[in-house]
Amino acid sequence: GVEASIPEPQREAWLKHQVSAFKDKDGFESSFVRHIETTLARSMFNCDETAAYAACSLAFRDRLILEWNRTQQRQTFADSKRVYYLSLEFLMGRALDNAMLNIGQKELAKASEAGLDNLGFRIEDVIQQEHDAALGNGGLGRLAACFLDSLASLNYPAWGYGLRYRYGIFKQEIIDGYQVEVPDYWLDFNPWEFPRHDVTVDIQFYGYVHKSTDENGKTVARWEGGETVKAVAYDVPIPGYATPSTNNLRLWSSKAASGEFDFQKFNSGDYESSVADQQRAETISAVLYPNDNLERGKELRLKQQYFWVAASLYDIVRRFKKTRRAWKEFPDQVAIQLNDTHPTLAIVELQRILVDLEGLEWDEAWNIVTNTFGYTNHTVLPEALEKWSVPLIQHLLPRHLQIVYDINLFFLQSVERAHPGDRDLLARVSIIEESQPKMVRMAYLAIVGSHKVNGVAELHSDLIKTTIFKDFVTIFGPDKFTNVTNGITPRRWLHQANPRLSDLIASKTGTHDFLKDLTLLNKIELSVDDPAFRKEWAAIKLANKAKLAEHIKNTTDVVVDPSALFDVQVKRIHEYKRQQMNIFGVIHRYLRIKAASPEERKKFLPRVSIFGGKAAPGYWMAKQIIHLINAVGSVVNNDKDVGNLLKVVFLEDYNVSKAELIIPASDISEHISTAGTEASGTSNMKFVLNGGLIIGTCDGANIEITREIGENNIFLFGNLSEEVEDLRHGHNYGLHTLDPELVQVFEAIEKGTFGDSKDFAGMITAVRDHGDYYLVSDDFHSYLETHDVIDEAYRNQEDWITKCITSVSRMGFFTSDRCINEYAEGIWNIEPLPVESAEPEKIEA
Ligand code: T68
Repeated sequence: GVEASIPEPQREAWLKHQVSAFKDKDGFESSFVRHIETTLARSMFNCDETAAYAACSLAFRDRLILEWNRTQQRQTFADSKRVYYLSLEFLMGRALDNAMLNIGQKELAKASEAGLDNLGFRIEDVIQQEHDAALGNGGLGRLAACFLDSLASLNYPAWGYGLRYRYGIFKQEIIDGYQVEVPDYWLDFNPWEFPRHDVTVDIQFYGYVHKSTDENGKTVARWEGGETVKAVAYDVPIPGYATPSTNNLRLWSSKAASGEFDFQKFNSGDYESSVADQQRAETISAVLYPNDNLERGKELRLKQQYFWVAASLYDIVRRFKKTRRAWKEFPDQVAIQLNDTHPTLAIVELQRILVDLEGLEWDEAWNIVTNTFGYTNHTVLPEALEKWSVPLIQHLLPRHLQIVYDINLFFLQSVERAHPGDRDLLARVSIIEESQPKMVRMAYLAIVGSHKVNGVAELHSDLIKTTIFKDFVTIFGPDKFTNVTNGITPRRWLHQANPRLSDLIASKTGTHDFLKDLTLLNKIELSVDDPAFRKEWAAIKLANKAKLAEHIKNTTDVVVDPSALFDVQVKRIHEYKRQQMNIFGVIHRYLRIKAASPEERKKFLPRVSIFGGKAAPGYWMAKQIIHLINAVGSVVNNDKDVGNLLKVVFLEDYNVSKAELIIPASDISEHISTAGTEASGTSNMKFVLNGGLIIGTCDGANIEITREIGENNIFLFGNLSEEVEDLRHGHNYGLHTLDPELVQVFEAIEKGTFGDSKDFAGMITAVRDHGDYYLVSDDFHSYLETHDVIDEAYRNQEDWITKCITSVSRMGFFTSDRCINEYAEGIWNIEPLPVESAEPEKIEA
């Protein structure tokens, strides 16, 4: 082993100076001051909150790094199978609070008269200084972050691989009711990443394929020429909860390959163009594409994908080769999970490495490849399924295109053998779409190159088997397709976001063990009638709402009453998620209030409608929806007839840290996608776990949430996914009569009630004239009725609280720990690495 090779005297010197982490409040203070004075070169006289955040992070980081190093050593020594999670997005949010809680040492920093308090800072304010790491769009990226938390917490030997974007998802500002995008430069000061300038990979693009014959008469292909870009590793420690295990997230950053300058150009006086070359290289990892559930086929995006996949595979293969095992053992040592089709080129790249560089036979290599990969699908929306044009791949990755064609040839030959003469089937399942230009269907490539394909909720996994991937079920059999219902980490989404609720639950269950085994939540159902418990429960919700009300006041100037019903829809803005239906419903409520007499108005239940979410910058309709919400807000919030009965707010720049504020403050949240369109949804789980109820369609994970918590505890409405196709068909044949209540809403908009109606014409024509693809009109009546049911339910606060407590107690299933265990057992075939069994000290020599 590594340690055995170090001579005894040196080993002694190292061991004598073994670094240890702070152990008590005094130790924390001392570490904090040392970082202020040395690392940051400041003093008590110029230590502001930003510096306090930096020093506090560095103190905790020291602790984290020690465990991180030990975990990596332990995994190297154990040499067991690892899982690699390839995701173009990791939506991590803030790290400091999470690190303090997972390490279990937040108490040391926050005790009164000690820690930060003693040094003159409030821990809440210090935590707020941190900039979110927002390297993702929405659910897919946040899922990856929850998975990393669970993998570390459950002691799985696991790595995440992603891109180190210089700019994450844009910052959203709302100016005059419109979304404006501002770049998110987040790397100014980031203590949570470690540049590994010694871990680099050269990545090739363009060029040509040279074929030759070797001494045995075998044809060998070599990819030559083109240009090279350097990938530099940046490592981020991922602490597990209540375990020393600290895993690694490796993010790649692009740099020009030939050092600082292209010296040839430099010497020949072409300084400008050598700088331009450098900038071109750095462009690859410069920016996260801000589209969710939409593919746009941009060359730079394909370059990002290959750059990241090639660097990651090189790293994984390099680690495997160090063990000197035979290639056929690769799938026993390595599992690679593809988070959507974005990393599908990894399949082609591994086949290229094995065949072109390592000289394996095609079939042997392909067997290794397919046993290594698993593919997770996150959508059935046709506009979101990735396709890359053949000419583009030919240009950028000429050898990969040949390999894709060979994969397709051998696949289609096997289909032809099993289903002779079925030409239509061959055309339907071909990885190459015979369009103009030809396109590579990445999902098909991912299916053919993986041993398991999973959806992310039961309905979604059924839908992919019966619709978009139907033919592949016929070809590969049903066992290749499976379901792993999504989950969320209760550490961030309960303990960190809602510490008072977490502590109240612990007071009833005896410990915080439910954070490790979420099914233990069921113990609180025994306390559902305990008056003191119920009272504290309600007080916590009210305090969370007051905190959000304060934020609303500070950011929008709108004053809301914390005792009103808070109705929340926060998620990416998308027609299929139907924020437009929500705002139409709000308008309908406004019209009802306006039409009521002063006496009748007293019967309305005060409500606050809260929206948040980003629109993709080029998604015109989504931007129009944001504008209408803001326009309705400015009318409704200033209408004396309405007063506190209705307030409408749009919270700008929804992100992970805002979610931690908003979710615990919700009474009812909206998960109202057209049935069959939302693969799972994960915020639905977060809201219920925080004692909020939900209104939702029979879609995604809403269905399983209903099964777990009981249908009395959820407000379901609307058409079912089986009905969607027929309804759409009907619309196209002119059988579309608009819901009369929706007609009233459209009339109000068109009268100019919310400003120039032309600004909102697109939203109206989509429903009225263009087939109402998302069935807003079909579901509108049932949506309004259900909101009336919600008003009545909320009036009965005792029953409402019973519903909330009961729901929380039954949410155990939706932890990402359960989810990760299902992947580990059903797809990756890996086991946790026991923490005690292999302490590095005991492994010596
Ligand atoms: C989401 N997908 C699903 N995609 O919409 C959601 N897409 O139902 C599900 O709960 C979640 O994944 C986790 O499984 C996304 O968030 C994207 O963000 C995305 C990004 C780039 C390209 C395509």
